[in-house]
Amino acid sequence: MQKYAISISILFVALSLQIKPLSAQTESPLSLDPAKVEWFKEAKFGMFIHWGLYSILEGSYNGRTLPDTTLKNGRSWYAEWIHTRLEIPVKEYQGLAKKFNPVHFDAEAWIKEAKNAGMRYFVITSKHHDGFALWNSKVSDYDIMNTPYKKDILAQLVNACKKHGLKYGFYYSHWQDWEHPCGAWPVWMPPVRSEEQFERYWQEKCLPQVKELLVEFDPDLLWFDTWFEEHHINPKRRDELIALVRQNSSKCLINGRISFSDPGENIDFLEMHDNSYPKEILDKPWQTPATMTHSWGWHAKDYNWKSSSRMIGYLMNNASKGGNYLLNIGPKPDGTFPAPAIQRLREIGAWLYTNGEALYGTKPVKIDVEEGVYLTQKEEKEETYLYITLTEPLKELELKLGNNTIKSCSLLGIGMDIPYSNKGKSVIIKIPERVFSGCSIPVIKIILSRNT
Ligand code: JFZ
Repeated sequence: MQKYAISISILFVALSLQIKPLSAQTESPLSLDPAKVEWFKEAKFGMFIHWGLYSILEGSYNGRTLPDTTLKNGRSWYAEWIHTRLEIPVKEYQGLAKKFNPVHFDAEAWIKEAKNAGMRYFVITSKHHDGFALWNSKVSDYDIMNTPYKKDILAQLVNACKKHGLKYGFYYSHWQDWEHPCGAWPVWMPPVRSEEQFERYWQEKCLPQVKELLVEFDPDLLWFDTWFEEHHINPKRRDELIALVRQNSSKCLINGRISFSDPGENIDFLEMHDNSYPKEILDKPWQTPATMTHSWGWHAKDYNWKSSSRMIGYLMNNASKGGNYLLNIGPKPDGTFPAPAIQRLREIGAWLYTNGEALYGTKPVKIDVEEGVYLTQKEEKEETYLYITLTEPLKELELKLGNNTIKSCSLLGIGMDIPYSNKGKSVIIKIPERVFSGCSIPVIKIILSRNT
């Protein structure tokens, strides 16, 4: 009997030893259960918003327009940087709060526009580098309550997201803050803060505001922002911020830009550089933050609008590499989206109306193809659906499908059969010219029977 008990306890110890590494992974106070990032991986497409006091200036100030190369630091299109780039005196810039009155802002109209475009999540600048808070912040008076508008922007958007079933999150500039007397400025723009000074900002504004966002709005993600000069955001502060998020939320995802040079092991997804699109499949969840023009914030003279076809190409490139596309809008100071932005959102939404099957619920495919061809797939019972998004006109496409047999090959939505022939372990797809005259980005759907 005793022997039996001993062997049971040995078995128990062995089992607990075996289990330990797994449970240790989820029990770390800094890490989130990996299952909680599933919605993000499935979402594929999100809306980013850059909106704040800078939107009032529309990229120009005092006769100058960004980029202005006659000024030392004026070489940038980013309208949300206008305070620093066009050297606007602090008092004058902060005085813009008295002019912020977006009388046409309609949270539901924005969220409906996002939803119709096929977007599944929504991220807005709760506080950008200028330090201005778009919500009713008890931590700082530099917020929406001190404008003529006086209504909490985030609260309205969160309600609209809940109503229409979108996940939501906030961009929060935790490092740069040009309003707090101890917040960071870019290294090329003194004052440089001492460690003690920055710590004061950190304790007085950053941590309490992030906590406020978590407690008030229960976000699905937080989008932090640094770049390579992030000298105040050391691993200690990074982990302190992560711990704050974990303590106050069991679901909130954290992006890799919380620390550009050293995000550590406890972030939930990677953030690519602005407008950068990987060519390889990445295993960790990730996204590209992207603009429709050069600027993030509204810039009336930034005429560099990308076409919707180009943006659909980025969306499908990312899906084919396992990542998301977070597409930015810079709303106008009156609270409306610029017309060219709405046009593009609707064009992308229209494309997804027919071709969304090639995006949602899909995974990347490990088959090499030429540039401009994007493969995604999903498994259905005994079949695999393979989707081929073609962003460039092509006469012929060779795919190494191995031993799988093709049951059908047709044009998604339209249903027209597409001819193909077998060549060893490859299949050659012959694409009729009219496929491209009818649609600038056609998708071919192949149904394969899985040979087990
Ligand atoms: C940052 C912000 O400065 C910008 O205003 C915008 O909010 C964007 C989404 O994020 O811009 C960056 C951040 C990092 C790099 C470049 C621009 N980087 O690492 O090269």
